[in-house]
Amino acid sequence: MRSSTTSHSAFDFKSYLSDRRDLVESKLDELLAQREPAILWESMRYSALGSGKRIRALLAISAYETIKRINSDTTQNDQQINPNSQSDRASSKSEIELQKFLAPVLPLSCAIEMVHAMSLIHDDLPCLDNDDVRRGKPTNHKAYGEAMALLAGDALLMRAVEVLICSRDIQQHIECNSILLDITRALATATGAEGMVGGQVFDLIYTGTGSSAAQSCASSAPDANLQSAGLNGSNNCQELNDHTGSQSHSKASAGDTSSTQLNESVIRKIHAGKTGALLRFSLWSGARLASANQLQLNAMDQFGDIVGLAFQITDDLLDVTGDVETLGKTPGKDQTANKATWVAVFGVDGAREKLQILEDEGKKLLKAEGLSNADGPILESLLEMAIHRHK
Ligand code: GRG
Repeated sequence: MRSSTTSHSAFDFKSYLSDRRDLVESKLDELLAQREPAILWESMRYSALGSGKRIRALLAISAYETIKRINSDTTQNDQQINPNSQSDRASSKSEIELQKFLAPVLPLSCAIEMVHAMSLIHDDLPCLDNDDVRRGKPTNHKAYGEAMALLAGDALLMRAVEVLICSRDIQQHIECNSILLDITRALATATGAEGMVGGQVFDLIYTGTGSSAAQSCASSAPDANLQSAGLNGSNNCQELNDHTGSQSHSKASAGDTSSTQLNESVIRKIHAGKTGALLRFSLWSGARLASANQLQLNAMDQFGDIVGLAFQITDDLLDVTGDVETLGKTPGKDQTANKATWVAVFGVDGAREKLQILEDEGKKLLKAEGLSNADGPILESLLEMAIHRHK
């Protein structure tokens, strides 16, 4: 695959990432401080803290910074430091300034990472993917038992909502409560039946998996199940959207469900919900928190679509080409479980070709929509990271 890594000599993406990852890690540690019942919080901390790539948190932060930078070009008063400058790291004073600048988006980023950690815990359970290794260590249910893993996931999900609606850093920053309401509603949509959960269900329906419960779901008249479960292409949030005027953040329910044959539209539907919805939400919510206008939000959403698909195709490829030490999870599981992946439909070369197309499309879009920053191409670099990662 042709590598088209962005080269902007003045921009130190490594420092950019590590500065922000450190902030996310310490905020997560604070928001998930150990309390009672001790075993529950320990189990939550076990899965939420540590070695994740934090790509969702970084997407929210970079979308927030991008919109702040663009808006500060016209309003001048918000941005005392250039958040994209590599001089962020130069002194402890600038680190404090960076922390201050990012204070509103850190709780949002942590809430997203909590939802993500919850999804990994539940995904690894014996009734779903039945995995033993995650982020290079035993999965939550291997360490704490199935009951505690289930409950730790539940608690992380609700802690995410609590963090979002109770954060003083967010409340002090936003001009009106509708921003927070929009973000909370969109998180629910991205996580629920029209997003991640719906995508997971499509995955069960279209795919054989390791677990007997999931297999019985896959083999039991999927189209009839889809109809009765209301997942037959209708938009369950439409009624709500009609009242709020806000937009849905998942495409899991879009498209034709009349065939269980593996094809591009099936793969896209599974991916858009299971993986894409939370990645799209990360970018969109960071921008919304920074008071992006509707055009900027639409562009960020389009970019989120590209990042989401690219991220998942890379994941599919890594499952074929990666090893357990680097990945921190068991490779080869997609093939064993006969999963619906991009590689299964288009092969390794087809997947690589598609990634190249998505990378070019994403960068073109950022330029065309004015979301690109020549001095600090953070969104371009995150797209590259999603595609060229090794784990
Ligand atoms: C109960 C609300 C609720 C949801 C559960 C289990 C489930 C529904 C959904 C599964 C979602 C899932 C785990 C999708 C896979 C997405 C994916 C590729 C995860 C790996 O993400 P990385 O590579 O992981 O960012 P790190 O470890 O780096 O954070």
